[in-house]
Amino acid sequence: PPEIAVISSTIVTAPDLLDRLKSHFTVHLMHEPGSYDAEAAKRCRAITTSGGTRVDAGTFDAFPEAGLVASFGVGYDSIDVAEAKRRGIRVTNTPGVLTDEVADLAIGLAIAVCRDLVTGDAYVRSGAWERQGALPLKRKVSGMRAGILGLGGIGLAIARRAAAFDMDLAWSGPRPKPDQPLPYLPSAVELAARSDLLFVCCPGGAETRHLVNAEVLKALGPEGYLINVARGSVVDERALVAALEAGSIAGAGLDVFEEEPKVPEALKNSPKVVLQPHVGSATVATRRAMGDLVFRNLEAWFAGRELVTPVA
Ligand code: 8YV
Repeated sequence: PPEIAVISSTIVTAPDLLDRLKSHFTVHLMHEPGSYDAEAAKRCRAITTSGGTRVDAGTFDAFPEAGLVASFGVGYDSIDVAEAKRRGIRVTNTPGVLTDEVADLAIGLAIAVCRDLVTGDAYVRSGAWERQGALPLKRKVSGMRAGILGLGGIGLAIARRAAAFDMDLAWSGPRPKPDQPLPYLPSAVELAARSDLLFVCCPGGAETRHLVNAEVLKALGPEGYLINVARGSVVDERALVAALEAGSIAGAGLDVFEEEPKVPEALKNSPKVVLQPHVGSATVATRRAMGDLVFRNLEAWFAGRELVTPVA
């Protein structure tokens, strides 16, 4: 069987994927630190990876026979797609199948942070409720003004959910979409200025790096909440910490961070944030569907068929 490599640990979270891969390929597991095998790498004809694992010229040099990079995830900002293209290496991702899941988490984070669910849970568990009575009042979510930064599949799914909460919606992105009826604002600052909730759901990478900066956070304002389910790189984390500490925004719900799995102590210690360990797609059903797409792309590529979900 053809030899392939697994170079990212998230892949092994996909139910059944590894077994399926092993029944069709000779699989080299190189996702653990120190497990890279230079000799085996030279024979691998495909690489499976996922967000957060850098795949660039160095990787392609180390895997000279690899003609396909099958990524487990929709975001491919960690892959140098231009370099892959230059070398004739194909890249696939897993769009669509995780859209609802990530949008659900975005809404969940919005409710969790505005209603302070994490504090409430600890309050009941610790017995504080019995001793101290009611908690301070929280912020109403339904009817909020919501800004969607990045109106791709996930942004649209968040918008649909937000509409069911009677939210007043607008969006921003690099260019308006003629057939999109939602109000468009040309900049993140303008979007933040008219939002109580700013949902970050655009792609990561150089073009969106620190798109949410100190100025955007200032525009979001002391009553505004930031929700990030995209990439940590989109938000200037230092500026976010400063804004939270100064009270220039009200709070944040974060699934992604600049240097995962490292999270600044200031965020860990802040009562104004709800934090998740990058779990937007992390359910059994969705990880299974993502794994299935990875498998189908590999299968198609080795059979010389059209790729199912090519990136480039
Ligand atoms: C994955 C993601 O968990 O799809 C994406 O872009 O960020 C997640 O679904 C990630 O690729 C795994 O590290």
